[in-house]
Amino acid sequence: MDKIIVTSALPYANGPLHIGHIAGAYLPADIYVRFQKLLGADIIFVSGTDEHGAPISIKAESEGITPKEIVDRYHKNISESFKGLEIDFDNFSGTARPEHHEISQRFFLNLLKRGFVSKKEGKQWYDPKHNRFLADRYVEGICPFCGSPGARGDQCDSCGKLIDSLNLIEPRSKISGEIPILKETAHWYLELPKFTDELKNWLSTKKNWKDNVINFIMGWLKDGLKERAITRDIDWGVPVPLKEAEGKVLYVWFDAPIGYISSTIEWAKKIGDPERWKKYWLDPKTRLIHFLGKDNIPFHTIIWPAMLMEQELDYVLPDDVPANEYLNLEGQKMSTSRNWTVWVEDFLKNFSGEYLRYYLAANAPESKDSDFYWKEFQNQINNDLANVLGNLANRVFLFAKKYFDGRIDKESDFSDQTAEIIQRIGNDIIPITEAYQTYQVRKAIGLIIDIARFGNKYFDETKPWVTVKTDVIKAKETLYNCMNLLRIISITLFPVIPGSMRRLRKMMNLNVEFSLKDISVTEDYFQIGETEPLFSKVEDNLIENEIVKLKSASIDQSGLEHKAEISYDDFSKMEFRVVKILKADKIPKSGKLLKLTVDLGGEIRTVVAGIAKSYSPESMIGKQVAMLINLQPRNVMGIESQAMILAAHHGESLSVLVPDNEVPAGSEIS
Ligand code: B3M
Ligand code: ZN
Repeated sequence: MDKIIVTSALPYANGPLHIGHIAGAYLPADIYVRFQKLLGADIIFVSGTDEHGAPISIKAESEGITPKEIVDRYHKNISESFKGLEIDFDNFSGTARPEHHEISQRFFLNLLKRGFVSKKEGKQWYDPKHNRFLADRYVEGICPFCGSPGARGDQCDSCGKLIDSLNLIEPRSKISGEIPILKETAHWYLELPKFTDELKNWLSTKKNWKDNVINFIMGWLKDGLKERAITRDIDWGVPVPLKEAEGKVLYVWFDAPIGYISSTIEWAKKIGDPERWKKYWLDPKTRLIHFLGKDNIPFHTIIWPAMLMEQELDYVLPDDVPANEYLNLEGQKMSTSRNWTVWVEDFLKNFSGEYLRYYLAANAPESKDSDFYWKEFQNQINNDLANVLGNLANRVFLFAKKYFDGRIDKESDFSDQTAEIIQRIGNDIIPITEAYQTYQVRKAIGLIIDIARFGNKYFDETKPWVTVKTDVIKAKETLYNCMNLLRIISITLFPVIPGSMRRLRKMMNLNVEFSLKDISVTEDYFQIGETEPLFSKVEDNLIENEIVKLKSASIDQSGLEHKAEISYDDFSKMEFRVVKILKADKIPKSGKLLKLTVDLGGEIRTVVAGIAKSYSPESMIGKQVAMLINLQPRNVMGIESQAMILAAHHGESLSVLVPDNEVPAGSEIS
């Protein structure tokens, strides 16, 4: 039997998961794997956290902790969200682990040895204030392709294009906000143009790939492949294994996909068969399938296959890259910086993970962007799951228990209708199976829920509540057929909502280990055990709360951006006081800053304030202003700033906050 490796894009360990991640890379993969396992495939499902790269070191710097602490925190957090959603990897690793570093370095050296990586001197953005190079997301500016502001040094979020940071318009350092300068540095480049023919040949065999993926790649190839720097001047990452490259690390996108291999190696060790990973990765017949969101397409279809092509081992190349489009939220693009999203951990506090699985799968952005609407989520769960499928199970089970002690035998004198129903459902199985095989889960779900709908209709039309008094066999026939439909649904819908389908099978005393072949089994009888409602409805108030929460956490009517809510405790930790300014001086070489000497009522402090564009030093002397007093002192241009001035910002100008009446210096503000 052919082997399959399924991967999901490695989530960056710099924040929790939101529903967009789940819809794009994780749920479709988990459903596919569960379906293949039902078919009896020899399949492994691997992923792990992406623990390198600028997003993680930026986050660590902003919190004043180490990247490792960030990575550990989010590896745990992300793993818990996956658990709550039953995303069930065979192994979920992390790229900061030593084994991963080692194999990534080997990948680099192999490419270097074979002449596909070469060293070049070139210019890079450099923050002169902080004395460091600005790799990737450390520099932001205007996108050279679409003109959107806020494009990052590696990619533009608005148009999705990969950017060479040197082409950014009006670049700014993310650390200081200053205009960076260009400085010479050496880097190692992956010579993509050398792979052009090999890549084209390989891609020409990929006839069944999704259109969105093919279009993306064709665009890239048409523009011509360009060499890409695969090293960076930062100190968090896989060290470049060369003496002359001290202080440099591999680019995160170089080492990240290797994480699929290192995760499989880790899995093999865990199951006590350390060589087993090779049976998958080095067998040319293995189907390697990468699930991801569309922004990750070029890395997986061009750069990663190129990396795999020139190694000392014959790695299998991607067989398919079923990339998904984006999930929007309430008609708007999702945005974590605006908090316009639904975090998985928050969702799981109020709702079953199975509900999210169901709704996201039924509305998956398979071939075009789709939307998450809270109201639609409620309607779809309440209709499909509670009113249709749950209702069918409920009414059939209650009826069977009331009149037949829960046991329904298949009688020899059932009518032709039974054979017809079995035939009809049999005809549905092929398109359902095909839909799962071709990543069309929406379609599969539609067909399965139609079976439940049909069951309800059949129950209504055959009226067992009447026949039970006039023709018991007829009543039993209705129940037997409905139970058989439920049994088939418990198998076919299992990949989407495994927990609920396992519960359904338990209630029906069906074994919890089963395969797709079991669909065609004919049960001699059904014996219903203890039952409970299969699904509870999603209540209005929960949905209304979510909508309010979403809107207030992001942008309100006036278009203001809000920060996350804080507790009163958080607020009470801050010490605000009125201070009197005794002295104000310009700071040489800085157009924005004034050095203030302030009186807190006897205590004197020095404060550096960025107000020089709006206030002259003279105009500040003698003024009373509001300040945050207990902020950690910061060194600004060699001066220790011991408090922070409060000011209103409007465009470029500032207005400092002053008390309405003269008050004693040091008066507390609350
Ligand atoms: N961490 C990017 C992302 O999360 C990246 C994926 C790596 S897959 C090898 O979108
Ligand atoms: Zn753009």
